[in-house]
Amino acid sequence: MAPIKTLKEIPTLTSLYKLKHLTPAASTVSGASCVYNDKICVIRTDITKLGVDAIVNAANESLLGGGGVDGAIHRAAGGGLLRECETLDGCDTGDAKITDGYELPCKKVIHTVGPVYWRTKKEGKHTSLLQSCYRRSLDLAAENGCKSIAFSALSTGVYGYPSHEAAATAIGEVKKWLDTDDKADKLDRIIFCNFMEKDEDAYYEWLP
Ligand code: AR6
Repeated sequence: MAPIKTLKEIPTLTSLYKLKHLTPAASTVSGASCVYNDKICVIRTDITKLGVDAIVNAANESLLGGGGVDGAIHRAAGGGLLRECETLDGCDTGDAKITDGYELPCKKVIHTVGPVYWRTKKEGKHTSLLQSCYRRSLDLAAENGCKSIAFSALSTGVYGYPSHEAAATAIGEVKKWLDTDDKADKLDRIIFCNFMEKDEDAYYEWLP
């Protein structure tokens, strides 16, 4: 069984630059700063092994479990998680709800419902819904005293969102939240936790 990873073992962008796993871009996005490089992390691992304050589940509107990362989280958390989810009355796409972590090494699970790509793209809503998932999850983490949060690559599995486009939206929205939200100081670490190489590659491309 894979060991639990604590914050010390989750590399920040600063350490990834030092290790030369990330190469600075020729032209950087406006407002890129070393504060963000110390706050933002990227790792490829099983999110259920992260000993952080909150992990973000890619759930469906029922919040009653499913496949993919949702299934892995429910299996690792045990039945207590499902029992709490049953009291939440589901969740709209683009919104998020928070529960305890039960048998997981994290304290809280934030369940958000990402957009189904092809369906929401037809209505032109895919980007705003995915942005909303990231923003609502960050809000809930900060409001619930979490200092570290790890996101799974929302919507990039069964819901079909292309990895490259999803990573750009995720990074852009997290940066906007850090730039503009008055709760931004409450979060010390924001972790993008990928499982598949294609998703990690997309983050490595956009993050610099
Ligand atoms: N740790 C981290 N990431 C994971 C793990 C894991 N253990 N397992 C899978 N991923 P998906 P969606 C990645 O399909 O597209 C469920 O049935 C995976 O590689 O889990 O938002 C829900 O109940 C992918 O990059 O979520 C919904 O019905 C990412 O997690 C539906 O799937 C998301 O893939 C949601 O679809």
